[in-house]
Amino acid sequence: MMATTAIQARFQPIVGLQTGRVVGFEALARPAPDRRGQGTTPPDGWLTDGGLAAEMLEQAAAAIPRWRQLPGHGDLFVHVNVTSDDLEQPDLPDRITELRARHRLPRGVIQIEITEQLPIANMAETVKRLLALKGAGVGLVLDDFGSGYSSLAWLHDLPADGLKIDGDLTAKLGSERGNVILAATVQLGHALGLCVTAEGVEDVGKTAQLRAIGVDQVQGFGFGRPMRAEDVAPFLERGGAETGEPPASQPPSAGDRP
Ligand code: G
Ligand code: MN
Repeated sequence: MMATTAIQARFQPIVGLQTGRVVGFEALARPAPDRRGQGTTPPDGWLTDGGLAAEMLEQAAAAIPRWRQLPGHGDLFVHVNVTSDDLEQPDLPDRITELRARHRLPRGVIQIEITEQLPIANMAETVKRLLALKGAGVGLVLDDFGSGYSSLAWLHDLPADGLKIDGDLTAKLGSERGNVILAATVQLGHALGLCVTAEGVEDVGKTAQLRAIGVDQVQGFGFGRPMRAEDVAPFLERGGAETGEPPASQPPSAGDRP
């Protein structure tokens, strides 16, 4: 389908706190190094015309079936970030339907994350598009929750299946007020039937506390850095030991959007 794009998905593990096992991954866009080790620039307009999301969906959908065949990992899912620009691409639901058929992916294996960092201009239209995507078989996760615009109105209006607590908010765990806000956020999410993920967990020492307030899933450097697709199966086979991008050499992010 799409020409070589110079963008490569990296996959960061998401760990379930009930079991301590990897339950899924978030696909994160990174510039693919060329032969000189430099990133290359995608065509003009590519980012805002849905090209990045399409490419990330393609790479994620192509990668995950093999991982789901590993013993004990039959339920793995993959999150892909989608912006409001991407949502305006009218072919997105059909593209998802086609991808799911081509890679034989059950409903919910692909979950799209939409960020609340940007205001949504037309909520009614956005909800319509999101429902069409859900109809095509993706789950919907509200990303960066608690960090941006009108979280509660978003929670009310959007047909979400999950929410991801922003890393800046997760980092407030441990302070008296932080604990209250985090616990209340988790309760609110659960009352709405949402799966709650805490992002940006750098310290595995916080795991017990996060579990105690009811957080369902965690993601962060403490549990695994974004890794190349080919490193994921060995990572899972090792039982999810730390690997991926080393802290110092993490390349500039191309598509951690917005
Ligand atoms: O907003 P979004 O969830 O798409 O952002 C994911 C970004 O956060 C990625 O660039 C990823 O590398 C980064 N990230 C993932 N885990 C951690 C973490 O534990 N700490 C910090 N500071 N950044 C993280
Ligand atoms: Mn995200």
